[in-house]
Amino acid sequence: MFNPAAEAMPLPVLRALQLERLQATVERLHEHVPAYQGKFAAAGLTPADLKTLDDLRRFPFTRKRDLRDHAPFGLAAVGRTELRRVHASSGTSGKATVVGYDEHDLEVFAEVVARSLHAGGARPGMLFHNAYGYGLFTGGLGIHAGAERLGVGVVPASGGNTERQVQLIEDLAPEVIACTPSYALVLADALQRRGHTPGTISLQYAILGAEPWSEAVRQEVQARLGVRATNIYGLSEIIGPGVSNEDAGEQQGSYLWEDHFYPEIVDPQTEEPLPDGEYGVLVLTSMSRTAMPLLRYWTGDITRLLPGENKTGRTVRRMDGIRGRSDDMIILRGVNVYPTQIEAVLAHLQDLSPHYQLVLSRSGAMDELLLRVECARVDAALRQEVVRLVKAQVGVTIGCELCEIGSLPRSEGGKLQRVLDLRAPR
Ligand code: ADP
Ligand code: K
Repeated sequence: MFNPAAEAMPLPVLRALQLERLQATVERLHEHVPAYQGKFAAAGLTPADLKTLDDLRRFPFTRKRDLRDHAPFGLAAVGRTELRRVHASSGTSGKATVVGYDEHDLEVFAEVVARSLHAGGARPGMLFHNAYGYGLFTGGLGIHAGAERLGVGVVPASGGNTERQVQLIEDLAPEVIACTPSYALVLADALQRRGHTPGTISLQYAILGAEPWSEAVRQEVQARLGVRATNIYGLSEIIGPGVSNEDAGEQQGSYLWEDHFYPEIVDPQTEEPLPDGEYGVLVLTSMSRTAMPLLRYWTGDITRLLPGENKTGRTVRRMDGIRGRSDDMIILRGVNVYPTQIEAVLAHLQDLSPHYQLVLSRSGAMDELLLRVECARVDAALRQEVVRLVKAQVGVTIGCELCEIGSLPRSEGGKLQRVLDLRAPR
């Protein structure tokens, strides 16, 4: 363990610490964030109503739309001069949701990522190839700072340019890699083309996340790269990657750093908390952040908390892999995309009808997204313009097909299924 005192805290001590931190968070929000003050008042609650952990269920959720409505820093509990870093994740309106960190939050971020990477097999002295994208997304810089905290040597490879990644892996011989699971398979292909076998690849551990993946993909990555692969989970609203990570020796669910993030699983319909072991929406409270703590954040991710003993001696609970989402968010090669973001781009272009369809498919290891949109004049320049605008405004490369007016399905009263997911389950 990177931090045994925190990861294996006696349970009564952990629960007491959680209550103390939750109470402090609610106080802080009540005092410094007018939007929360309003939400509490509307629910007839004051911070004094949080007397036990069980009382948390009486408090309101925070949703993506709350962040959007108060963008960029309306939910911040500190002034902007306190901010030390800003990240962004995609939103539903084509505008990113902005999250801010102060010095203390960056400490917490580095700590939980260090714990996560350690659980995933990384140890001081190893070289660590970070192929998450550096920039506004939390993956690159977040993992980078945590890796430095752990004491590994970081190679900030960032995403893309597979040939260069392969060259770096050959030249520097890193023991650990972090990237999305689908990109791990792309790298496996590229390494194989260069004549490598698992035995000639230096990597021993792969820490994979940002998108859902299955046990079958784990087996494939492990066999082809010769690594132990673990699942890292997180989201920028709460902190970024490093909310939870599996243990490389155990590989049975991701340890959720419960001293910083309070997990609940709630029924997506009734919105009531469910017992450990049952599937529902993961709701997280960031209990020890100061710049932008969020109360009961509705992640939209469907999973369960795993009851029962573990093999590592940690006392914090584990969560299962993400089974799906409770909303229409698409995760394309690790990037979150909402259909409405694409819709917003289409609205800027003349000659396009508002009728469109998104088709998700899989070519080799990579997911592809094809936009089919109706159009009065089918021409190549317009098609390229759509692709270029989506790349510029949503951040993903898609395919585009212009179709004749009237050729796509119309709603027959009910909710139109705009996304056609043809990907076989991994
Ligand atoms: P990141 O850049 O780390 O992916 P975002 O905030 O952009 O962070 O995206 C967070 C979302 O990505 C999560 O709510 C979840 O839907 C998805 N996600 C992140 N990690 C995983 C994972 N290990 N398995 C499945 N989905 C994941
Ligand atoms: K993501």
